[in-house]
Amino acid sequence: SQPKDLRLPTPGCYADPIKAGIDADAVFDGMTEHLFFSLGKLATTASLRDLYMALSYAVRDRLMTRYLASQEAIRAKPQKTVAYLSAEFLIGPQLNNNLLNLGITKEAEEAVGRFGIESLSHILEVEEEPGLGNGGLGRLAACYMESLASLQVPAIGYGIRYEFGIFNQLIRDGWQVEVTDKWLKGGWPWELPQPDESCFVGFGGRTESYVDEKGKYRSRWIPSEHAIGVPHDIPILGYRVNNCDRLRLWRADATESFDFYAFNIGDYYGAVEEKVASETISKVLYPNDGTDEGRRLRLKQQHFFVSCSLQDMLRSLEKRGIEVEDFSEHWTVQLNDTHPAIAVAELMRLLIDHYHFEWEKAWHITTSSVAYTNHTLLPEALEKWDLDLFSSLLPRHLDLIYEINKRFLQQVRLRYPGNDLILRKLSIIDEDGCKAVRMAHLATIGAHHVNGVAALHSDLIKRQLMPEFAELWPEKFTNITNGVTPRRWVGLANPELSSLLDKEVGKDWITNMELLKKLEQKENDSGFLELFSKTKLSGKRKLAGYIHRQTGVLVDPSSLFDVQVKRIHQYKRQHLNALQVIAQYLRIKNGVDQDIAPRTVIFGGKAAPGYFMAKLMIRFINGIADVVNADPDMDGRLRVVFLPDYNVKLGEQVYSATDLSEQISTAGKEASGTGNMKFAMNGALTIGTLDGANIEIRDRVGSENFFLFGKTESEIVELRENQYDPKTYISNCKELSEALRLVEVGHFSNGDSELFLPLINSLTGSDPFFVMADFADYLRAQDEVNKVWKNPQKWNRMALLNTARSGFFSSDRSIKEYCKSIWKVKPLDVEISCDIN
Ligand code: NBY
Repeated sequence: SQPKDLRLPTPGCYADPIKAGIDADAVFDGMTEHLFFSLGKLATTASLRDLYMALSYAVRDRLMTRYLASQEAIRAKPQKTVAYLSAEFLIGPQLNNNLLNLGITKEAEEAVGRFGIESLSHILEVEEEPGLGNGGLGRLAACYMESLASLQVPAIGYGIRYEFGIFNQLIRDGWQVEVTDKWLKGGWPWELPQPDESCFVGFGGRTESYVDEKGKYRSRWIPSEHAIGVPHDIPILGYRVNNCDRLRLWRADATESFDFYAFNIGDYYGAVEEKVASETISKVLYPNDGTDEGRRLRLKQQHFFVSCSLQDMLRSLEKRGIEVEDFSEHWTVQLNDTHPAIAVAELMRLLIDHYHFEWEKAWHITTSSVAYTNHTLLPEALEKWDLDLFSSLLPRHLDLIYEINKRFLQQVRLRYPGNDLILRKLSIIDEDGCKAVRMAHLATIGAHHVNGVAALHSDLIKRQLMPEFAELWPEKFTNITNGVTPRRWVGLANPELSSLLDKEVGKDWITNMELLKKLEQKENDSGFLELFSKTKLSGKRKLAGYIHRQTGVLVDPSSLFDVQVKRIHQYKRQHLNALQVIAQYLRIKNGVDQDIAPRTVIFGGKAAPGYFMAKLMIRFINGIADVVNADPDMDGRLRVVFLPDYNVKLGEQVYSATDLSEQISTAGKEASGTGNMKFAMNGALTIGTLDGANIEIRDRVGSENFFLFGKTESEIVELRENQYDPKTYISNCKELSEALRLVEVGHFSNGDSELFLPLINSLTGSDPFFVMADFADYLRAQDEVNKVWKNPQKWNRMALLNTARSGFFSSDRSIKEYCKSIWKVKPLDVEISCDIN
């Protein structure tokens, strides 16, 4: 259709930013102006991308008043600010979220309509998402930033502006293929570079002693290399509030001196090489979400962003005329896992070497500011840095860590005289094998609180991971169960359910999820249950269309959508799910149980590029999908889909379209899980083990509304201690041995009996994740699922109760707990006044 009413922009219409209005006319004018002045395009010839950029700029303009007012508010009335340090922030698409939080989605829809665009969704689809995280940990950081802003808490997220985020995943011949993620290629409109606030960071070199002007012996670090951190700020607007917090991501640049050096000595290429080396620091996100690789560049990344961030916090105190001594009254520093744990040593270094504090004073400031969140118990994921590597990159920090350790162990000796074993267990330095710095120990010693991310996980930290620390400092250890933001994960991801909820319980549920409890009254109202299930069907129709476009597979939206989306890992047991699919396939083939519920089993997730077994699991799922989807006997009964390139954007489509959520990790292995919460909020039923937050989800939604199976954490421990043999479980379960047999003979690999051998050998050999032990009970629970599915009224009631009772899993609740028990921070009202310019 023809663009209507295209006006030429009025230059200078932002002279008073307060007047950047939010009605449709103003948004349209803003777009027109940006098309012309920022993008150099005429409205008549603008592409969808141009319109996406223009709308984004117009929306960004409308955040700026709030963004500046929020910074002004903290200056005017100083109070503690949260500094959330995380190597990953998986923020997802920004435009739609900002429209929702500003409350101008309709206005934007109308404005783009005037450019001849039929639906805002066409514009939203253009947005590239910054994949600056691997999975749950990075996404959690993003949900927490959104909740902090919505709860009006002053906060800055500090991280790295990776030029390449997590790889894009293609599937070729059933295998994962990784492609670099060039998220910045088309220009990304949501960041504001702030080169004036750049910081210097050193690496390598040596430390030396000197005598200062007062005759005091001091140490200093003479780095051999430097890089510059250039902050790139992303505004994080709260929901319908004026508070707009900041995500400050650091990009590494070379220092000017390289250019100068090259000019002087004529080694132009040499200098450029060094320049490239500095800029490599923020080049790429490490795609491992489970194993610690111990690479030099990764330690460099960590120190780089931590040092920039701490310098930035100290500088902000100086700028506001606040004493550095009062650091902990103005900043509370949260370490998102051990990736930023070097902060403990770096803050000590800055306070002692630069501000000349005495040790005790510096240590007091550090330990009253820093807190640490643990996200894993898996030994292979616990960060350890080889001493040689560490000392070559951060020699001064190593000195400080030795001193921290010496003083700490002295305390331990007092408490446990003569107990050398406990000293070895608690020491920051791992003396077994190759000597290394244990980052979890550094973080725990330097923090005032250590928290796990779900009740079971926090308990296991105390019982299994760090029992000696927990005995030493019982009050330090605490739990804060994870949460997810309802704005993105219900509001944006499920607009139809959202409007039904608006009508039924009032619009406030989105900031007060406990209001959803009111839905319990509707559990026997078949009219309402019908409406509720219609929202689900509509999500499933959209996803079915997407599946068809992406994979060519036709799926039936009325079938049971059974979904497992998450990183691919042996402990998450996608192979358990896959084997169950084979068992169902065999039942249908053999004519057993003819009225099995028609299902669409959907998988999605990335495997770490160097994790062979995980990649083989993807190949396995695709092998099964090929056979099942090509078999006419499966028509209308079973479909298997592997959705390529699972990310935040795709997640938004998936959660609203799911009937059954697969949360099937080996008990004790999944710290919390957060996808499990997104599914439950959107009215999916969970089939799951007693692991991570599943336990709390089941407690809240009611055990009768949850499909439980599998060994408990203590049963798993017992099996492991009693020479677990998967073979006994295989021989006791005919359906399992037949499924395995079919894989072995190459039924899912075109007759190739070698392809999946490593998988089969692992399962039948040591089966480290107890897949065989849980299989029979899993199949039983799946039968239960089939039974309930055949009673739609019952299913819908259970689904409704999941939504009604999932309020606890809002990240607003988690953040309130952090604010009260760990950070001791309060909300700050932000007023928009005309003083801001
Ligand atoms: O953190 C996840 C946990 O597995 C999950 O159970 C929990 O819900 C979530 C939020 O608390 N952990 C996670 O996502 N970890 C990583 O992504 C990660 C990334 C990098 C590295 C280690 C872990 N690394 O060592 O490079």
